[in-house]
Amino acid sequence: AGPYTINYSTNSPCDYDAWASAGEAAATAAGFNLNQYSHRVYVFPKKNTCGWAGLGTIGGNPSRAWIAYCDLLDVYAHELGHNVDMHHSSTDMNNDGVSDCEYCDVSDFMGYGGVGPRQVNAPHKEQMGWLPASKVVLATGNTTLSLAPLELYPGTTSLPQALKIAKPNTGEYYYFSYRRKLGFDSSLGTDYADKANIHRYQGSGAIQTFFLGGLSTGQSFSDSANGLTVTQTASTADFVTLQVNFGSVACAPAVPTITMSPASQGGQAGATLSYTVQVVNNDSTSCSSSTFTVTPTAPTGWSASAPGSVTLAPGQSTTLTVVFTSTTGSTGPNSVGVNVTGIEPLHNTSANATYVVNTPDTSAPTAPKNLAGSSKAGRVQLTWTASSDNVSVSAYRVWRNGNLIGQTTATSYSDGGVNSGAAYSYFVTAMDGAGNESVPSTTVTVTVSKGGGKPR
Ligand SMILES: [Ca+2]
Ligand SMILES: [Ca+2]
Ligand SMILES: [Zn+2]
Repeated sequence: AGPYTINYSTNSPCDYDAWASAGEAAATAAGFNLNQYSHRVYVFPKKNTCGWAGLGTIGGNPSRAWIAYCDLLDVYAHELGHNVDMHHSSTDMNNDGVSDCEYCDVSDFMGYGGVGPRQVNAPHKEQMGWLPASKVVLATGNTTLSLAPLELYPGTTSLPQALKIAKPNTGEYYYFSYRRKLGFDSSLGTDYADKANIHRYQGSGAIQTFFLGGLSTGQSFSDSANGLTVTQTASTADFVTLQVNFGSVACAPAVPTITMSPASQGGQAGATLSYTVQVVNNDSTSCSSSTFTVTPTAPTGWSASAPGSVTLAPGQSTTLTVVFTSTTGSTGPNSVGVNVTGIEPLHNTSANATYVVNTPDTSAPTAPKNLAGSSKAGRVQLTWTASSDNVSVSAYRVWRNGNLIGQTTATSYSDGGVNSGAAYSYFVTAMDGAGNESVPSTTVTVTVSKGGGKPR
C-alpha cells in the first residue's frame, strides 16, 4: 500500500509509533482492510532522525516492522526475521557463553544490515522449519558424516545439511553446516565460505544464535567440558565431511542404587540373620570404576558384618551378604541397614531393612490323650489323640518302661522290640519346634501276645 504522505517532517522526532498509526489511517482511508494483514511493515524516507536502519517486533499479531533504510534489502529481511521469531545472529568466538558481538555473525541476515543479501545460518533454518527434519542429523555417538551445502534446496541433495550435537553442560546445541558462495550467499565472507560453520543455539525460540568459527579440512573444534571433538576430514564443492568424537566425555557421577532384601524377616533374640545387599554403580560410562564401602548399621549392642568394600565399573552391579546378630534382650521390629560411601560425595547413600525379634516359644504342647495299646502278632500297637500347641506340635516321643524308644509325627506307633508273653508300660509325650516337651500321657500296660503266623 502507499506510498502515502503523512503530516510529519523528516526532521521531526523519531515517533515511529505515531508514523505507523498515521500510515495505517491513510491506508484505511484508501480502502485497505488492515485486519487482513498480520504482518505490517512501515517504510519511511531514509532522511529521518531515528538513528537505526530498522526495527521489528519479535513475533506479535500483527507483527510490526519499521524500515528506516528503505534501500537496503537485508534490512527488510532482518526485521521480517524478527517478526517470525528469529533473534540476532551473534558471535562468541571463544565459546565462553558470553556474546562477543550481537550482530557480528554476518553469514545470516539476522546480523548487521547493509551487508547484502544472504541466507540464514543452520540453527535459524532449523528454527524456522526451513530445513526438513531429515536434513538435520543429531549425533549422539561417534560418527563420520558428510553435509551438503546449506544453500542447496533440500530436495536436490541426498545428504543431510546440518549436524546437531547436544551440549549437555548448558542445555544448548552445536550446529555444523557447510556454507558456500551459492545463490544469495554469493558474497559470503571468508570467515564462512567453503568452511564447516559452527554455531551454538538453544534449539528453539527467539534466542540469539552464536557463530563460534569455521573449520577448514584438518581442523578440529573441541569442547573439553563435554568431551566433544569435531574434525573436518574432507571437503569438496558438494560436501564437507566431519568426524564426531565423544571419546573423552566428562564423567558424571551418580548416586548408586542400593537395595536390601528381604525387606523384613524374623528370628529369635540372639539369632544371626542374613540380608542380601545389591549395589549398582550408576556413574556415566565415561567414569572409571569406583570403590563403594558398605558399612552395616544396627541397633546398639548388636553385631553386624559386611564384606567391606566393592569395586564396580559404571553400570555394573553386585550383591553381597550382610549379617546381623541381635542381642539376647532384644524384642520386636528393629531397623538394620547399610551405609554406602564412595569416591564422590554423590555416592553416599544407604538402605534399610527390618529384623523382627520373635518372642520365644516357651509353652509346651498339651499331653497326648486317650493312649491305648494292644498286642498282635508279637508287636505292640499304640494309638493316641493329637496334642495341641500355641505354635505347632512337631513330633511325639514314645517311651517304654521309662526309656525313649522312638519318635513319630503320626498319632500311632508300632513297637516290635518286645518279647512274647512279657508286659510293658508305655507313655507318649508331644514336642514343639522350640524343643518344649509336654507332660507324659497316661500310661498303658500291654502284655505281648504269643508269636505271629500259624503254629507249626
Ligand atoms: Ca565470548
Ligand atoms: Ca509351643
Ligand atoms: Zn534486529
